[in-house]
Parts: sequence; C-alpha cells; structure tokens
Amino acid sequence: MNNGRFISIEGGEGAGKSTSVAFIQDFLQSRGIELVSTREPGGTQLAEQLRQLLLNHHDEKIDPYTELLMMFAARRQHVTQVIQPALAAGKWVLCDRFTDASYAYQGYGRELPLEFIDNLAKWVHGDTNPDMTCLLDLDIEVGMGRARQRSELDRIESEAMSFFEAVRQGYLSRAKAEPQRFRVIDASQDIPGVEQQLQQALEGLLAE
Ligand code: Z5A
Repeated sequence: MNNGRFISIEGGEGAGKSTSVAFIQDFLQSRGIELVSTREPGGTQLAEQLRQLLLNHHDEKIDPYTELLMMFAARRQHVTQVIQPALAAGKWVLCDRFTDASYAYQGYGRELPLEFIDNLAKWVHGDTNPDMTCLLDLDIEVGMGRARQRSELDRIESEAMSFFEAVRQGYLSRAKAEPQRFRVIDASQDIPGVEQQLQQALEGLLAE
C-alpha cells in the first residue's frame, strides 16, 4: 500500500486555519481521497487534555521549556497513535498546526534555542514531516481582531503584540528556508480569495 500524503496548516491567530481546514477537507474528499483531519496540540484523548492544560490560564507561570516539552509530549502521542498509522494505511493527513508551530511560538516567540527544537523534532517524530505546509500569512493586528470577535483570548493568545510579530517572522523565515514544502497564502484576501490559493496549492500536490 502506498503511503498517504501529510499536509499541515500554519499561521498566526485568526489567520483562517479552521476555515481553510474545512475547505481542504471538502476539496480532497471531492477528489475521492480518504482523509484524516486532526489538530495540534491535540488529536488524541490524552493530547487534547494536554491542549487544555496548555491553553487555559493558570495561577502559576508556565516555564517556556515546560510549554515546549508539553507540546512535544502531545505530538509524540498524536504522531504514534494517529498520524503514522493513517499514513501507513495510505490515507492523507490534514493537520491544523504541527512542529513548525513549535519553532514559531516557542523558538521565535519565546526565544528558545532552535537547535533544541531540532533535536526534539528528530527524537519525537523522525522523518514524519509534512509533504506540504500551507502558511496563512496575515498582519497580526488584523488576525487578532478576527480572533477577538470569535471568542475570549486563551493563555497564549493573551501574549503581547511583539510576541506575535516574532511568531509571524519565524514562520516566514521557515517558509523562506524550505520553499519546496511551504505554500505561503495571502490570508488578507477574502475567503474565496484564500480558497483559490489553497486550491492551487492542492492541485500542485495532486499533480506531483
Ligand atoms: N501552539 C504552540 O505554541 N506550539 C505548538 O507547537 C503548537 C501550537 C502546535 C492553539 O492553536 C495554540 O497553540 C496557538 C499556538 C499554540 N496559540 N495561540 N495563540 P489553535 O490553532 O487552536 O488556535 P489559534 O491560533 O488560536 O487559531 P484560531 O484563533 O482558532 O484561528 P484560525 O483557526 O486561524 O482562524 P478561523 O477560526 O478560521 O478564523 C477566525 C475568524 O476569522 C472567523 O470568524 C472566520 O470566519 C474569520 N475569517 C477566516 N478567514 C477569513 C478571511 N479570509 N477574511 C475574513 N474573515 C475571515
């Protein structure tokens, strides 16, 4: 059986990841592709509990390394229980955020050493990396405005604007370093405009 393809979606707050996931699901299913749609942190019962711990507000400050290790603990569980079995069964996997988010948020945002994240990524998921990553790039003020309208801000969303600007620049540096994997999507366009860019990226992947 052929291995499936692995697609991740990344971007800052309110960039439109959830909206894009719904579009990609419909598009791939209309092409007869069997798809597992999932998210990080989360994707298994245990990893979803870690997600709650990570996003809830707490009285004690969460140390940045603790935060990073919890992201990777959730990821290990998710990769071994969901992502690797799906790919091995020939299914496609669509993941709302993956390891690029750890580089962007914990590496560039919290300023943890990128080499440390490189090592964790190798240990935790080895060669299981996305074939294509759609990065929804958007001005942080616009994204925050959209996120605020939708719900109350969680622990990470309550960071300063300088943090989110570092996250955005982190994502863009990763996209620049790996242009063959990343598709940078202009998320300032309206929803049909974003969907058109996503469709183009997906058709490219299907044609490979
Ligand atoms: N995190 C981390 O730090 N390290 C890691 O390794 C991982 C994650 C994996 C959870 O992420 C948090 O975990 C996240 C990073 C961190 N923290 N923060 N902050 P998440 O993905 O669950 O949550 P999020 O970033 O907060 O996503 P979001 O706020 O849910 O936004 P979204 O999914 O990108 O946006 P949306 O819900 O699709 O759209 C937001 C609103 O805008 C909604 O009302 C839409 O209808 C509207 N929208 C969407 N697209 C458009 C366009 N094109 N025009 C106008 N309006 C639009």
